[in-house]
Amino acid sequence: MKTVVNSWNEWDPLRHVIVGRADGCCIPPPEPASDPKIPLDSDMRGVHGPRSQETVDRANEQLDAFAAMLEKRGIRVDRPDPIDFNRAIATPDWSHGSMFGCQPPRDVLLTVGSEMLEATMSYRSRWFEYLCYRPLLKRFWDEDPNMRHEAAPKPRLTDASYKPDYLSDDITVEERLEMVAAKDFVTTEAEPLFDAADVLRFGRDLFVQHGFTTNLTGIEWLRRHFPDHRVHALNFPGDPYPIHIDASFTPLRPGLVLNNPERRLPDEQREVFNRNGWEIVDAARPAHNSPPPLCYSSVWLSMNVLVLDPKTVCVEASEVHQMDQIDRLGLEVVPVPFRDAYAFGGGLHCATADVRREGDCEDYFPAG
Ligand code: DAV
Repeated sequence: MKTVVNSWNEWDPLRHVIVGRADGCCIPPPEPASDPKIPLDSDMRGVHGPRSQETVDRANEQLDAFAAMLEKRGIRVDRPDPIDFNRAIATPDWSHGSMFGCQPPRDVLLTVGSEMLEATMSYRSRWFEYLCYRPLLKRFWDEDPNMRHEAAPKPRLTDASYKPDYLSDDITVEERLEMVAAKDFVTTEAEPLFDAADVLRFGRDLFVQHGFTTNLTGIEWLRRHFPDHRVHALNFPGDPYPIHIDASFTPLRPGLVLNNPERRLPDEQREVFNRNGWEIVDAARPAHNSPPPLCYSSVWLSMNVLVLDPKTVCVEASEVHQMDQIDRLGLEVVPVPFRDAYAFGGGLHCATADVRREGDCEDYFPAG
């Protein structure tokens, strides 16, 4: 099947997708952007180096089974090419002890229509991650004459991009919640920064989380880069570590979004949804009280679902409450065992990047 790059939203029928790999994944040494994300009581504090082969193998088993299930449903699946992540990297501005991995392609690649855009990223350890996707992007470029391969300006990520006072262990979670509510995040506005997983595509409208991994300058860059889109900045106060939008806000089909009840969208940011007849419902509680060991993400990966079409949603197989809610909302649930892959960078939405969905760019917010 020849490649066609075309995907405008998170829900139209999926035809071609990238699924990550856990091979060689490392826990990178601390860096300014990651420190505040690791809670004081986390088992990840002070730990870095390659993840154990046993955990890599278990994650890969679930990633491979997920990919095989998608293929059985007629969806083409491609996989990235891991590089040696356990080696030091440097630019003229900084050096760092290791890279991260290539499990969450969603963080790196943003597909908007026929364009695949490499995000700036905001961690030094993830600066070179795009290299894992270059073989695929070259192939798509060769096979699809309309494909646009773009890369956002590589950030310098000097100390000027991070607030030094954000690193203090003396800041309590309560204080962090106040800082987040005041839109005081770890990154400065020195240069455009965004991770692709902070962006949700709703046809003509792009909704982008302003938080630890995406700054306002990054959102302004996206606005200028996509002049035919409306680009909206969203905030989810209630999350002390706002990294990526896809465990806070999850569109299931046109007109329906799940919102994390601990991270409710502020009233003024709801207006555009209300004006246009969209319903925002509280997501079900996660089935687990804590994330699996050595996991960056919260228990809210329960909401990190992959929509196959406006009637069919992949949900992690142990997330019984989330499966039940989506079933009651009238969609078919495809349970996917995936908890062994969580520590490698997230859930089913994180682990994928769209290449092709049916459908065109539509305006789901005609009232503006
Ligand atoms: O709730 O920890 C995880 C999102 C990963 N892409 C969270 C956000």
